[in-house]
Amino acid sequence: MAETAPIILWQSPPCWGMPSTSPFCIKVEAWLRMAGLAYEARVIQGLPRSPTRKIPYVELADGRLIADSGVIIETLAAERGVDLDAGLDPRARGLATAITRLLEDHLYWAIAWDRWVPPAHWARTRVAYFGYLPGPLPWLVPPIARRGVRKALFGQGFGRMGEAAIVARAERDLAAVAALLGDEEHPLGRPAVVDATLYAFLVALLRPPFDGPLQRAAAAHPNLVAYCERFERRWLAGPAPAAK
Ligand SMILES: N[C@@H](CCC(=O)N[C@@H](CS)C(=O)NCC(=O)O)C(=O)O
Repeated sequence: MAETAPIILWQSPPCWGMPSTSPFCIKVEAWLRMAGLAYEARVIQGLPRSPTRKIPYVELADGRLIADSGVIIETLAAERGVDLDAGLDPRARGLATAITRLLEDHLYWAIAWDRWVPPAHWARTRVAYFGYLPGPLPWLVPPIARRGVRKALFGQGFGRMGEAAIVARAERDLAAVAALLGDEEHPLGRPAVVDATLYAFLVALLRPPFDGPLQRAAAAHPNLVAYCERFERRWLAGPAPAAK
């Protein structure tokens, strides 16, 4: 039956101990684990086949390709009957939306800048992202890809700012989520979709082998570091439910 058929999660390759270079892919996989749904993670070869031409996207047994982490989660939650946000009141839903936008539409760009722009970080990103490609591709692809990311950063705005301004903004984002989490185990006081998002973006910032101001800013909040460790212990430690 379509409702129980396995889900194929198409994503970018694993990197630095994370299942994907992309926090949006990590988010969907984290949610699948929280939801207890069987899935198969596959690495895209070439350009994404999704309608948005972005990753992540899922491929369902009936051939549908669904893009956008939020849409993927909403669609699967409805079709598989696993709504982690069921019962949340409007205030909690509003808070979840605000946290999600902060992480995905603001902190995300600081993470991208951190990986692609500072020369010492780029030297590592370049190898981690492209080093496995065959032939001359590890030399040809990175400058083109980097130009694309710089262009996107310029359009978004961070590409027009200096390092200090970007770091200050990211520090403020991290202080905000740290304050909202406080001593709670979850930002909404119970497991919810926003947990998958918060975990994904924190780990995407903490896990790269950089000792930069953004890693230090995240590590300066022990509750955020503990949150990631707790999430991994609770939701990611065992094997993923197998697709039958
Ligand atoms: N809103 C999308 C964002 C996904 C996204 O930005 N993915 C990036 C990788 S982190 C991507 O595919 N970028 C390729 C491009 O922009 O062409 C989601 O939630 O899935």
